[in-house]
Amino acid sequence: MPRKNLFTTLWITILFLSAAAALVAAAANSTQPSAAPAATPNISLEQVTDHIFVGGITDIAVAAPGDERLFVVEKQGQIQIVHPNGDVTQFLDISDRIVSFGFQQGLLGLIFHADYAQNGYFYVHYTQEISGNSQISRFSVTANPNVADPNSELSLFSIPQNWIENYGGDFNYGPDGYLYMAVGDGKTDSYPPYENNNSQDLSTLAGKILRVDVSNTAVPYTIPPDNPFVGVPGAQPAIWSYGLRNPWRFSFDRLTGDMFIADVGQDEWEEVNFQPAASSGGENYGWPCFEGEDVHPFPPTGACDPLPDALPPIFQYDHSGNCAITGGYIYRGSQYPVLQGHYLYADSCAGNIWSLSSDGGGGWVSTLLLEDVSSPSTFGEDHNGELYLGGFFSGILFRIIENTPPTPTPTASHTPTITLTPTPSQTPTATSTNTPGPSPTITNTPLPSATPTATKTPLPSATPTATNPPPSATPTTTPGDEDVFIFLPAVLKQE
Ligand SMILES: [Ca+2]
Ligand SMILES: [Ca+2]
Repeated sequence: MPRKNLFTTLWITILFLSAAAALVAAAANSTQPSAAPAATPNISLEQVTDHIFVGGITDIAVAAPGDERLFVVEKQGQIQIVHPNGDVTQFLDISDRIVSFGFQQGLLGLIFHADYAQNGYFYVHYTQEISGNSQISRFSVTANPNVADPNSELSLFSIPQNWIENYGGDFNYGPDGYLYMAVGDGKTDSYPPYENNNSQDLSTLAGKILRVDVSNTAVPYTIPPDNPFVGVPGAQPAIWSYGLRNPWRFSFDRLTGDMFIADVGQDEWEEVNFQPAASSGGENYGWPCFEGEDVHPFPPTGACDPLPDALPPIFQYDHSGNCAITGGYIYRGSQYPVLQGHYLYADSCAGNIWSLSSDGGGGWVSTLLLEDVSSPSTFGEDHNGELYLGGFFSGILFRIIENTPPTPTPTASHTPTITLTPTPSQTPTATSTNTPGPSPTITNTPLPSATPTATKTPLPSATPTATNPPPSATPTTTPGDEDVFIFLPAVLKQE
């Protein structure tokens, strides 16, 4: 991969700085680090095909289980198939009914019906020409499994929007078998005249997560009887949760059923919202009364007085170098054990990819995994849980690789790597293995240029990531801090 050496160097530097920061933090207070930290993933990107998706990649999907084809959505209205042999052929072109002039307009999302192998149905979300509506439709494949029928369109929803931004566009099946879809607020503008309040308005589907039943394919959809606003006067029964601005990407943890909604912010904060699997819906995520955890300074007139009960995000990052979150997935594949349980996300402007992982105590830790990625616009997940990444301006489809070599069942005593000499009064921590010393200094501080594990190499590999970096009691990298950014106009830019 290009820049691999740079990544390696950066990685070593980051690993070193992370280790040092965590140890200093541990020395500075007696807070116990969270238990059982996992190794920090060491990811890289591998190009899946030489083909460049010139329209810009907006979604990546797979069809039925066992089908090795990848379906890549291009913003201007095409879906391409990447075949297992690397060939790329066109599956569908519906650019004739799509407006893709604005950065955020176009063909934005794709999901195949759960029974695609039997019925050949799939769903797309696009920005409708003329009306500018968020259009959600079903299409069918033809007798040729590599060609869909552009004349097979059946509309589920055509949702009026106010402006040329904030459409959402993602789909996912929930663990309950229902189809969930994200719809942006059409720019609930917090600039004068402060009128648009779609996200808090239950009479519109804009600014919401929707939940429908598509098991009866004789009709476009039905409403699950336990949707939270069924029977509520004036409310749209398809709404599952609300108070979202531009939920461009969301996903379910395929192990736990928890839902992660990455909501693109406007002025200050990019956020990750969380819904536990046991939820019965109806969550309000706050926009436009709140942006991130903050009360919005200029909410639409009357809409946020009094302020609603709203759920803050589980994680937010600011706009220093960043502009638009691209939510991803909690990794549950089998190929890369070190990635297990990490939620990968990116910023489409900064070009960084981070992991969000549980700190074991109810909090979340964000760790920078990769930087200098051109316009990461969407993640994809195949049936095995392996992850992909699409570039908007690059038009490149990547496979996400994790490079930590398998651990050859080390003996239990061979775990420590970097040694902290705690103050005598300190409660010994799991990382304190050596003689107590007078001062909490970090010993064995390899220079970034030196072999990173020069002092102790318990594992056979000299690869730096095998050294079990210490638990990140604090985020090792705050998004926006110290990163080298490449500024690009954002596919999902906030305004
Ligand atoms: Ca998707
Ligand atoms: Ca929010």
